[in-house]
Amino acid sequence: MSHALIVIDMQNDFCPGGALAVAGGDEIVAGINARMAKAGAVILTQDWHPADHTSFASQHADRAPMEVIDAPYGPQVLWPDHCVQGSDGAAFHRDLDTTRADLILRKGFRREIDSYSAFFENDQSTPTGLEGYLRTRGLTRLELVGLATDFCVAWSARDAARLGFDVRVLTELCRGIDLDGSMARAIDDMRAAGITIG
Ligand code: VGL
Ligand code: ZN
Repeated sequence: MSHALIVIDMQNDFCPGGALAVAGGDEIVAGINARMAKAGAVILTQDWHPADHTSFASQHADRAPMEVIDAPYGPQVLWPDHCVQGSDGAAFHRDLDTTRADLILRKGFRREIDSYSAFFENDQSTPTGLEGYLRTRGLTRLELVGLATDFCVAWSARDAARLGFDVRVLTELCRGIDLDGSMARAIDDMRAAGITIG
């Protein structure tokens, strides 16, 4: 059975010039497009927040971007406003080959909870529906690429492994934010979870 390529959050706001730019985020677009040819299914995720999303520092008095707060569902990094529904920042990078996508999965659309993972919101229990989609299509092997390695890619990969999928993260086709050592931690955690790296 062929594998699914899951392309995480290849959106303008995560690329240079965007609101939450990941260094080198745009460098991986061509490689991701090329990788689509090897996959039996291509799935794109799209971070998709209302303008008053709780993950935005702008929604909290006296808080600055990159600070961490205790949300009801656990620690939450406060981000600059990004990927606001319908905005240019939320659009896919213009060179990403979106025509190959079988499914575009939006996440983070509920105001009161963030969703890094493509599988669960940040309470780690509210499903996005992606697990059912993959299982009903018989897709058990997953390749993950995209942005950011240490947040949405890592959270998606760890959830996928926990759900029993066979997961590989192609780090050359990912770029990270690296907040207080989050890159090294994410790679270690993924390896410990049995995820193939590289
Ligand atoms: C992401 C922070 C906030 C990501 C999304 O795609 O990794 N990071 N929203
Ligand atoms: Zn977000």
